[in-house]
Amino acid sequence: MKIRSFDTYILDLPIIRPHQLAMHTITAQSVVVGRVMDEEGREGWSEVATIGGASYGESTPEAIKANIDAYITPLVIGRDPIHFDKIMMDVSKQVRGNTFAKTVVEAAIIDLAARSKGVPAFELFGGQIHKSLPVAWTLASGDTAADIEEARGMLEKKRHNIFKLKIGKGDPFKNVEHVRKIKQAVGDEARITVDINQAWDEDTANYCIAALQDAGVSMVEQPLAAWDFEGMSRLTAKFDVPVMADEAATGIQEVFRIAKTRAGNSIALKPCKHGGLTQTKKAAGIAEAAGLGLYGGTMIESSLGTAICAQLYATIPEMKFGTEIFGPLLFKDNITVNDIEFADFEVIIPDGPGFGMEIDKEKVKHYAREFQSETEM
Ligand code: MUC
Ligand code: MG
Repeated sequence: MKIRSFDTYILDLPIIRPHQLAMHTITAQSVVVGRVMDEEGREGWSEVATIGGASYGESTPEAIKANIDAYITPLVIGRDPIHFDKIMMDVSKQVRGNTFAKTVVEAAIIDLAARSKGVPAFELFGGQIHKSLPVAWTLASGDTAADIEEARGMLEKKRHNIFKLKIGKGDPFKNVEHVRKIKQAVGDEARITVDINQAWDEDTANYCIAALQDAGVSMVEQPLAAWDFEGMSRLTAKFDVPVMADEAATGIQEVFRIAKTRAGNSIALKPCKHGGLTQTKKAAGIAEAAGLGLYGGTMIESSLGTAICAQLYATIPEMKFGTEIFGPLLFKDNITVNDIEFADFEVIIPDGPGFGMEIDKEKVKHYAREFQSETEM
């Protein structure tokens, strides 16, 4: 069984409300979908997302697609999907960086390999430890009263009781006030975390984290620039509230550096940052050995990309901070026939063959930015 083709599509998917982060407000989410096909016509599908073009990182949807098509696809044609780790090792010898692109490719190949064996993908990663995992919701409407109303609705529906607040845009003191009001409104019913997405300098962080800690916030994510490992170490040592590295925790070498220098005492895992699922398991192993708390991160993938994260996170022994793989709930539409299920404040891990999702090809065609009509779907 050999890989015959690999296709990539950029999809622009509508979301239910604007999603405001420090560096960008998302009004539609662009994802990259990969399709691998073997010589017998069997298919594997995958998805990664990024946020706000180039505002989160250099892997824009356009760069992901261009680099896969030009540099990675030729390296995977003719290979046996079950050897996904060896395939990606060989890819990495010739393609530097490009962790998002590598994730699209590896995940599609894993989906195909698992489907060919008739098993869920998590069986290829040691098997399922968690049937479901806690899942946070991000309050990011940009309006305090709307966020409070949204949080109350989520608590009532038993959908989420962990809320991550996206701050870092505008006046830091107003950011703190916004958080304080939301924490007061939800009280002990919910845990509140914040994500600054690199927006503060160290002086601002010192002042604001003290106030956030006081307000009852239970985790502070990436307050400083991704390159500022030393600043993150100082903040981690200074405050009791856990400091999480997200944008700084990329490859396994950076995760090791964070562990060694305590530039954060927890990390957000995301396959697209680490360069794929195999690399994410290694990152989780380094963190586990160093006693760093783990969080199942998202880049706001739709159902397919969320299933990929969910299945992998389900194989990691302890997810101390739970997950934030709420992506499908923010989209207006779905590119899979089946949905990811959420119940009792948790995400249910899909357990069908591959990543457990059945692609809706008509939807892929509908949302694809430019559909290659010569590629039969
Ligand atoms: C990030 O930086 O963590 C995760 C949730 C969300 O709203 O944005 C993302 C990215
Ligand atoms: Mg983050």
